[in-house]
Amino acid sequence: MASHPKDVVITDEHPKTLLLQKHADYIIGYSKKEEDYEFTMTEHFRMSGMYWGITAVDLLSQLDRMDRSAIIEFVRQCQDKTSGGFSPSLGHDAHLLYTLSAVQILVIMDGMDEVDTEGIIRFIVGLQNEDGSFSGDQWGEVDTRFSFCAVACLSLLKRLDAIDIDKAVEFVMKCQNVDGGFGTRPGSESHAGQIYCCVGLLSVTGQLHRVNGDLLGWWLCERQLPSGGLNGRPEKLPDVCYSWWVLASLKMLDRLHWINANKMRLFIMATQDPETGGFTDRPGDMVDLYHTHFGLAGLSLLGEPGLKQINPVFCMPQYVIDRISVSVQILAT
Ligand code: GRG
Repeated sequence: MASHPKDVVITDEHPKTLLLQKHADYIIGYSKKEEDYEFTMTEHFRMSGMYWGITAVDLLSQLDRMDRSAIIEFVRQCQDKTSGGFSPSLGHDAHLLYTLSAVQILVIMDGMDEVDTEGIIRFIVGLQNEDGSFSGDQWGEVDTRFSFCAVACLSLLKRLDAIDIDKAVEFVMKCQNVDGGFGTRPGSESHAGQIYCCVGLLSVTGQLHRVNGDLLGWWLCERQLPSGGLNGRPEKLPDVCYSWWVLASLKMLDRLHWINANKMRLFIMATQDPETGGFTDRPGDMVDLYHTHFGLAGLSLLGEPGLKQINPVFCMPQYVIDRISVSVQILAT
């Protein structure tokens, strides 16, 4: 029985240490299983899947096992010649979500020269709306995730000047709630994933002083359950991906020490599958690339030995962000 109705139980049977080599083999193996059912079913978000795999393998110091030229060629082919944006796979439509993943891959692989960067900027600029918000693509859905994707891409390309930053910030501030959190649009419920996006945007634009660090930090810490795992909003189950969305937000707010790091670490370790390698959402479920990436990213934020340091805003290895000399703001406490 879980000690909390919306929690899980961690037992002595669960892994307690990092199965580093198992994870590297799982990720490298995944990229080679093009005929598998799971690989086929993830085609509609392949670009993000590649970013998760590449980042995770780099955190594990095994990026040299990836086929750089095949990766760059795939990304290059996914750039839409007309709009300038990137699709998740060949034959799909361009979207800001996959444009950020493509830019992140290109920055990590040092391949930005191989695509049309002016096209990327044109795509992003064309998606900013009059109120400062961003649509994800030509069909118009608005979400603070897309504001983050736009600003993160432009920051990595050093072209933040191309959009109306003041308006982008004002829109995000309108999505802040009385509990200190942020939602998808003005009036929407606070959610840890959206908080990461909004706090990240404010960090990139140097506007973090506009959040109440104590109030938001407290809301984020309340996401930790007795198992040590984090949920994304009240009354929800824990999920290892929130060890990124919540911890990265706390790191930007300089309040990472407000959670119980030992219990958090043990929860993440318990989501490893010792047979297949990889991480699951909760102990006992099936592994996937998404949870493997965010499990490792969360452990990196906690300073796990054997993992490279990760940047809390871009969710990319810190040495890559240092190489391109991009700086981010951390809230002064
Ligand atoms: C560069 C790391 C990075 C991100 C790019 C796409 C994006 C920007 C951020 C996504 C942020 C977000 C909204 C994450 C939440 C993902 C998630 C687990 C959603 C599930 O929501 P529910 O309501 O799950 O199904 P809960 O946990 O609330 O039950």
